Amino acid sequence: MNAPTMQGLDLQAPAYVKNAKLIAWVAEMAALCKPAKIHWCDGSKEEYDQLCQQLVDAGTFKKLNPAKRPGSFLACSDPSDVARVEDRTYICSEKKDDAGPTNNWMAPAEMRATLQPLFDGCMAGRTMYVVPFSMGPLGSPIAHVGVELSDSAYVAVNMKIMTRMGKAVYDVIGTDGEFVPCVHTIGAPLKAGEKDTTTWPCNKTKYIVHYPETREIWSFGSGYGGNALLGKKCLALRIASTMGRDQGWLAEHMLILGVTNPEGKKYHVAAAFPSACGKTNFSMLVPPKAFDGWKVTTIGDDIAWIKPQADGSLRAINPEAGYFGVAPGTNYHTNPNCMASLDKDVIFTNVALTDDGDVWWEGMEKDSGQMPDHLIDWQGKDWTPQIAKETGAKAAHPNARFTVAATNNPALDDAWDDPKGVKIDAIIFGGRRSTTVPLVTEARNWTEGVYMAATMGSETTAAAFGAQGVVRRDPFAMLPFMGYNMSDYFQHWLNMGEKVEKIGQTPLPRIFTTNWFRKNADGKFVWPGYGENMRVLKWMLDRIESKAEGQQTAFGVAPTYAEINWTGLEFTPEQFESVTNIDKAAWAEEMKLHTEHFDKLAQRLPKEMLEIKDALEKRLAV
Ligand code: OXD
Ligand code: MN
Repeated sequence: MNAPTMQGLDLQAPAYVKNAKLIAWVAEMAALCKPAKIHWCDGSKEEYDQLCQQLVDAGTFKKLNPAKRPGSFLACSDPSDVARVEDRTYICSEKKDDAGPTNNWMAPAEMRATLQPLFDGCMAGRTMYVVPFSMGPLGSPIAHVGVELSDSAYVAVNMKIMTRMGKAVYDVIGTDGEFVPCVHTIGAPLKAGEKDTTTWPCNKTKYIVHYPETREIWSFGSGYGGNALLGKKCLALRIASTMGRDQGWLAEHMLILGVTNPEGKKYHVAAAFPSACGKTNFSMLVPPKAFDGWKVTTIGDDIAWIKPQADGSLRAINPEAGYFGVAPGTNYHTNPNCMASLDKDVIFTNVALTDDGDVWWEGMEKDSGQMPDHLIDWQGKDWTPQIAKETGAKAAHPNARFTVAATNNPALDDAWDDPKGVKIDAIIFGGRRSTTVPLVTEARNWTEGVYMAATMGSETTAAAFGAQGVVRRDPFAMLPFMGYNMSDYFQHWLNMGEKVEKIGQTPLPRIFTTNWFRKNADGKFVWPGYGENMRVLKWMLDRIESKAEGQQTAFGVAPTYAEINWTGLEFTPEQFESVTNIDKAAWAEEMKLHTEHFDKLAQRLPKEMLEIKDALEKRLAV
């Protein structure tokens, strides 16, 4: 039999691809996108090496000095393509109300009509990579499979690190298994014989589109991070959140860590913080010396899929296989385990290049005690401390990233790849607030915990394109990642709590809020953060074990000064008061913002949210 072709394009799938729906879809997308070639990724090391070499030859990758950073590369993006584009991200449900007031929406038919001409011929002159990936351990009952078609080799190699990518995924899909189809293009077709004039081709027009009902993802114009690595935010959060709603589980923007006490008892904690608020640091925390015998291990640093079990326990997996973390600010003080993870086999994006072929970013001077004399910055320009002083130029982009396999992490938990997941004992919600919100409190019950998460606010950072340092409500740290109506999502959380509580066999996880970021009158952080957060984590475990009574406050149960282990840290009762006090005037303002927030979500807001708000207002009025 002759191999199937289409206008000279070889459509023949490898023999190990047996899923007719997948083969037909690839042919359909090839007919639309008109690539010059199709490459079915097998996920092998040889393929990874060959694609990295191809990226080096194209000038997209720079191979780093193997004596300093073996197996590692640096990519620098177009300055217009450096972060997720929230204003270009759409949830295209059939009904606008199902996307809700926090999402950009367009009717599916209208969006398809908009995208059709953009995708028509969008991959001309390029290779279409067929990237099969599993989010979660291969074959796990909690995992889901996707296939991304992309014309970016950078995407293919990043997906190899960030997901379980390769041949074995085709075995999971078999002849008729389900997969989430994801189409990605940088939107930069080449005419016959034309060569790229830039090392990071992309398009000024960008669309990151989700069709939740048909579970499809279409991404146009960007090659960066969550816009392009479609397993991460698009599938594992936006599409998975709608799967979770329909199937009774939770897809959350949460790290998962294990914490073992000196007696060997182990707990698992999931924590939701908005982007670039230290999730990776917290998931790899190194306890201070005073906590001899305590151990923190990482299951995941960004996303958790949490499923209720027959006994009412909530078990969680990390659907990812790597870390796509923010580099600036990472150093041996803030995250030693992360620094060790980055010793080899890393793809860096938008950090600076040193004269000896290594990488550098702001924050590394804290380790070496000095600034480098000279660098090539992320935009390819000369950088010196003098230039930085005069122009404020950053050597690394504030949202510069590393992509690295989880297996590089010295603090990786033994169960990180366990298909059954781990049982969650506590859930933390934490925003970045320089005022108002206390260091830590525990919700009195599940509903109050949902309220705390639903009203969470955070000062914005560089992970998303847009203004920085502005407080925005970021419910559950999911604002940019919700696949459906936010109020329905609050209801889903309430339903989940009620459902597992009814089973009555396993206590619900405790819910806490944290804020590591309160500042003093001089604008300096008061709480030391990083490894010292262990002190707060230990108090949470003491609460679970009924070893800390805490004190009632208007906003949950807070620790007393005496309940925190202060050994090895000078932190006075006055300092403690300044990070824990509930300032009634600030809270009066805060409550106005809760009202505004709920007004926006009013249409489907669960009545419980207003009841908890009422009770909080009454307590604040005393
Ligand atoms: C991320 C983000 O990249 O949240 O994890 O932006
Ligand atoms: Mn994230």
